[in-house]
Amino acid sequence: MVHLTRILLCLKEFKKPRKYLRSKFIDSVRLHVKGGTGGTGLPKYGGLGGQGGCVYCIGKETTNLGYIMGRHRGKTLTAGHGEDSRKTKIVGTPGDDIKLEVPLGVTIYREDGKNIGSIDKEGQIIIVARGGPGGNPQNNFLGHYGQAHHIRLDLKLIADIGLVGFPNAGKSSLLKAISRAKPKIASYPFTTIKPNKGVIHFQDLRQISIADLPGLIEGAHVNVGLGHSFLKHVERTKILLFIADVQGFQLGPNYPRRTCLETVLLLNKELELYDPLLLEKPAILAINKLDTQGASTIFNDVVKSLKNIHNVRGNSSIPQDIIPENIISFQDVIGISALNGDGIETLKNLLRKRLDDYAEEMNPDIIEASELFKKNNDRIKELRPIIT
Ligand SMILES: Nc1nc2c(ncn2[C@@H]2O[C@H](COP(=O)(O)OP(=O)(O)OP(=O)(O)O)[C@@H](O)[C@H]2O)c(=O)[nH]1
Ligand SMILES: [Mg+2]
Repeated sequence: MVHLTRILLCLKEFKKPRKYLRSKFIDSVRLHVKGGTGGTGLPKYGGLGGQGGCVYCIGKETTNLGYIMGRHRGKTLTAGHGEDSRKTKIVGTPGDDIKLEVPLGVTIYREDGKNIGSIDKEGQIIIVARGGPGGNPQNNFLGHYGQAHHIRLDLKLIADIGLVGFPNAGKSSLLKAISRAKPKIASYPFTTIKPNKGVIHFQDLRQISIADLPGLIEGAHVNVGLGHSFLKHVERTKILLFIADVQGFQLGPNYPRRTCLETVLLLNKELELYDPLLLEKPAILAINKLDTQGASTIFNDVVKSLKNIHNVRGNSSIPQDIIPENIISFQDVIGISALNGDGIETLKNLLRKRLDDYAEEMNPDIIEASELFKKNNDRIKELRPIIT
């Protein structure tokens, strides 16, 4: 009986935290890292101490910062020390390195804010703390301490497409309709509280990743709603996909009702306040819930207004304080219904096309076929044997 009570008490102690606490999305972790100390040399025989081990970060797709935090929080990651030189082993063995697996999209900063580097690819490796040199004639055979400092791992999701929209606009519904992801969907604002990533699969096996973020609302820059904290995750996306509810949005009875066009302008403004460079990314606007009543009339009006968007300045029906300084010109405006699937296939193909255009624009190696032909001809002329 005593044993049973003890076991029950132990179980109570190790009770897992509540689910909503467990599911917290972690996108920043601070760690203490320390390179190994170099081994001492042996001056009498010219013996060299082993070099201290280094701490590295290495990219791994399947890991996450939550796991790293759980394992290493409050501890120092210390690489192995170099072996001292001794009579029977003149050259000491170097200390063991530590390779910390980090998710892709992590940028590593030093305590003073200096950027050490970013990890974007599987297997990419960055040194975060160097081991101390072993004892040798230059340092009077005294091994040195390795580097020791705090580093911050800052995760920014890497996705091809980033979804931005007000709460309830249907971002998660779209993610569900377009990919195999299963995000939580509900009719109340802020259903999504952490970023989700999904993958759009095409028949020819092409894959495009898409990130669903928590909803943004006006005043996010002063930390209203979930604030700007998640916007950093769109920094690394190639294309922004704005989602707007055709019926507009109202956070509550005490807040003003915003029309579809106003929500688009407000999103534009919040992005601008967060980082004006975000507005330089290619952007597509998807107006959602076209299955609802009167939606097509509103949709046509919004498309018309967006064509002459600069007329919004001075338009008395739109509050002037919501108009951003630089208004985004959307590459495409498309009407969809995430609920019944209308326009989803068109959107899918459009995203693919725009991504291809983007890749072409960004890749300096892609040159016109005629130019390549001319270049090769010139080269052949240069190299061919000369008849004398
Ligand atoms: N009628 C209609 N309802 C939709 C459509 N798309 C989404 N909804 C509904 O809109 C509500 C909000 O959808 P979500 O996908 O959770 O919206 P969200 O933008 O992810 O919202 P947050 O996560 O709170 O920012 C849900 O009740 C959906 O069923 C649509 O095309 N038509
Ligand atoms: Mg959502």
